Amino acid sequence: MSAGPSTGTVPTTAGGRAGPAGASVAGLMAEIADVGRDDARGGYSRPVYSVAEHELREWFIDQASRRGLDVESDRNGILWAWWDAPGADRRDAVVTGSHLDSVPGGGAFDGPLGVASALIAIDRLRERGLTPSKPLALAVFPEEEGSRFGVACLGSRLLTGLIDPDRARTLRDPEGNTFADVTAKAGLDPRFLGPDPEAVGRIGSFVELHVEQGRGLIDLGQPVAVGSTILGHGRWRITITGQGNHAGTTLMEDRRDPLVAAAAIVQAAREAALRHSGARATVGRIVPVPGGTNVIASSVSLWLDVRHADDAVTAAVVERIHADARRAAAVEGCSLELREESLSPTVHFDPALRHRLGELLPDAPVLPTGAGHDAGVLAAALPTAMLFVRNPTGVSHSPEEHVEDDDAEAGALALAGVLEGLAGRRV
Ligand code: HGY
Ligand code: MN
Ligand code: MN
Repeated sequence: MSAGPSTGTVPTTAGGRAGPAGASVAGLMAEIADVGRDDARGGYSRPVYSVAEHELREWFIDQASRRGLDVESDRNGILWAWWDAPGADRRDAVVTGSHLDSVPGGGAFDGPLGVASALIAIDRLRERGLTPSKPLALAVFPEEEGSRFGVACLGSRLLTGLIDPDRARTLRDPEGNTFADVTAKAGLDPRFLGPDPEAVGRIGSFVELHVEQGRGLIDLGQPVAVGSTILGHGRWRITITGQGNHAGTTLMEDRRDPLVAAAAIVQAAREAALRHSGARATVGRIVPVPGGTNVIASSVSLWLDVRHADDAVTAAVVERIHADARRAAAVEGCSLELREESLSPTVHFDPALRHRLGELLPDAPVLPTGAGHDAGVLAAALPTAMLFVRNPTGVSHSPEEHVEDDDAEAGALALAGVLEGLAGRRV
């Protein structure tokens, strides 16, 4: 493992055992199947820099090291595992990878499938006797889900300068821990969080493999698709403040109950989205304070997720919800604040790279996705593309998310074909 530059890159520690022969995506996924299981919610809860996600990071470092890749963690906590090309320095690299963190109670495949498939793709290239003509790298991005600190794709946003490092350092998790403190405990130096043009400059193209979070491939009867677009999406926090009081001694006419306003806002979000074809608005998280059964809440925070292919429609839906929310709060004698937490425009993947993937995978259909990804964030800085692997349930961000073993292998083979096409050279 190379020691990183003095800008806070932390060399990693990992075993150096020989890589297992005959490894498979299913086999790698089985190795981590018990990490971060959430018995209360079902599925997996692997927040960034939690014990579970740290265990997955160590697993990845070990797997990559066993394959002789040069592994380092950069100033933003992104893991890079390099397969260098003989005689070539680290620029114009072909990078693949994904994330290991999850949503609360998430599925097994969202993120880890892309990481496991990248490791197996390296194995398949080696089995074919290939050495890369350009550097190849596997990358693991922290906080893709934004489940702990609220901002989606926080690692790739920091890398590419799409979030102010001071804002990132002060983000807090639900327990009140700052991102600066948590990254420091994870071994990083929070002073160095932020844009890393040198790291971005090393990447020629980035291809992310991901479980499909929908039914497209089921309906098409295909195991793998090439991505075309990522739906624009954003997150807003709405805080409603009323009067905390006793549930028994406060007459109904004397209440200023922020949860009643919140209930109206959830309904308003649904109605605002239904006014625009293809728009999506979700409230998946509501936190009353103090949250007692016999207590009228003093305040409530709820988080709004709004998405549409046209960024202007996303803005119009949010504006409509905000207007309805102000009315609902006023009726209840409450005050209201709306704050944008993150916003990602609709992404159209690089046409030339997407065309190249089409040449390399002629049978693969081309599909859009309604889910955000690090490949979408990186698209602002370099050519990126995605591969999707069939999910027979079509369900994601849920324990029901699934990928059959054969499709997982088909995905890794497709990724290997893409990496070979972009950077492979026979010995
Ligand atoms: O929210 C998303 O679309 C992604 O799963 N982070
Ligand atoms: Mn994901
Ligand atoms: Mn996700």
